[in-house]
Amino acid sequence: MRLYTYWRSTTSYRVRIALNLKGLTFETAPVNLVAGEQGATDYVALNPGRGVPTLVLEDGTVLTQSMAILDWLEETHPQPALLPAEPVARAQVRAAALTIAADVHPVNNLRVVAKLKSMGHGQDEAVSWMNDWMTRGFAAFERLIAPETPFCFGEAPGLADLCLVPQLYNAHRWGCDLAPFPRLTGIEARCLALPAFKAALPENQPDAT
Ligand SMILES: N[C@@H](CCC(=O)N[C@@H](CS)C(=O)NCC(=O)O)C(=O)O
Repeated sequence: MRLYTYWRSTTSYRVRIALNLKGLTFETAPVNLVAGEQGATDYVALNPGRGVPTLVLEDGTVLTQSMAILDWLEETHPQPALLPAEPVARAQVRAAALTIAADVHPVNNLRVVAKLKSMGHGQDEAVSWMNDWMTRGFAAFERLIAPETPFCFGEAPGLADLCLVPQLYNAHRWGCDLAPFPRLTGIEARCLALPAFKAALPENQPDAT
């Protein structure tokens, strides 16, 4: 499999963690978002949404949208499970994961922040915008996860953890105040002690600069 990815992309980071947790090997195909490579004609043919990740399967099938890729991975490689078996529990894990994937990430995406700047907002305002949405998202996320488990919903990391950890990477990057969220940073520390998360870290990617 080939994963089109960018080292700092949180959506790519989610998929890298899942591939590693499930013990799957993949080739990394870097897409330099800062250089605009997501808009190159060849790449847009693969991913019309002009974003990473894109996963190309061994038979050439192209998968886009990180959450859809994660669903495919879970369905085709069920162990270790990223979701619990019981339907209500599955919906609860997905709700936490989507708080980040659907509510926080889209409004903080590179193209959204670039649009804000093109409308006259400066870097400080852009950072304040991102940190505000992250703070609101983390507050909701914290109330949606289990209260006292080592990971978001139990004894092992799952879909919610692999959305949380990349978003916290962005939070550190932009100086978001995480003091109100010790439960989340505790989960982050436990995740980052695991080889699957460590190997997926932005700074451990071949295109990291
Ligand atoms: N909803 C998509 C979003 C993909 C996406 O936009 N990813 C970001 C990186 S985290 C990106 O490539 N941004 C490029 C841009 O905004 O120009 C997914 O989850 O795969």
